[in-house]
Amino acid sequence: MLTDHVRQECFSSGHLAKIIDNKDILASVKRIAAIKTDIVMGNTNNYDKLKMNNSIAVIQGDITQQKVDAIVNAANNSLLGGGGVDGAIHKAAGSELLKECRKLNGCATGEAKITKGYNLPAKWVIHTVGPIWYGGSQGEDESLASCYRSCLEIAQQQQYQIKAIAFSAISTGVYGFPVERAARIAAREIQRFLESNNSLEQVILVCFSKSSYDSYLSAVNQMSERQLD
Ligand code: AR6
Repeated sequence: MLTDHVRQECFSSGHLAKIIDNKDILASVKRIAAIKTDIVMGNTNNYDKLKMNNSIAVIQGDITQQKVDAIVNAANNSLLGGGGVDGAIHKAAGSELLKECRKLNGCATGEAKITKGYNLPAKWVIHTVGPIWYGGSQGEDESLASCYRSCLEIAQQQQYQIKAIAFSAISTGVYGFPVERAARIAAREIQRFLESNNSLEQVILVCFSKSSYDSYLSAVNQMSERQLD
């Protein structure tokens, strides 16, 4: 508890006045306050409960159930479906999704393409192709970072009206990318985007397993701690 004495010292030290004088610092403080980290346990379908400007949420659940504007699929270069989250998304969206995907001529690793969501609660699916893990010396980190940037770049385009987007844990399943490393890259790229862009209100990282959830949660927590240092 602050005593009057301490309170007075805090506010009359001149330190705060100096900060307020410096508009850059003030702008950064405002920005940090805006990028709140909202951490939610469990499979939430209620995006309204999570709604907070420019925030990152980590949840454990099934991405096909998320009521958001767009979900991100961890696809392969063909964009013609597969196993894992890709298979689950195609199954839930229905065969129209595959029809639209056939017209896209595939997608390069690190890039992204958008389709409609068809029978999914999400209006859009952004398909990205993560890198296969070959040990870390084949540009895997940069490719994965590029996936996040490409998806966010599409999501911010005005024509799609995307305010809430849910990402799957790209490359961390069949493609074998180490989960903690992938989580740090995801958290960093999303944070950088939110720092420079106001178009999205909510970014949700959807993890299927508890261990994946723990890794992404820890990465987001560490990032926000660093941000406040
Ligand atoms: N909701 C959320 N996450 C899920 C779901 C789901 N319904 N199902 C699986 N995951 P993966 P990749 C998690 O293998 O590593 C496909 O065959 C899963 O537990 O789906 O990028 C594509 O066609 C893991 O944490 O994607 C490609 O060929 C994460 O999603 C290849 O797999 C990603 O695992 C892409 O491999």
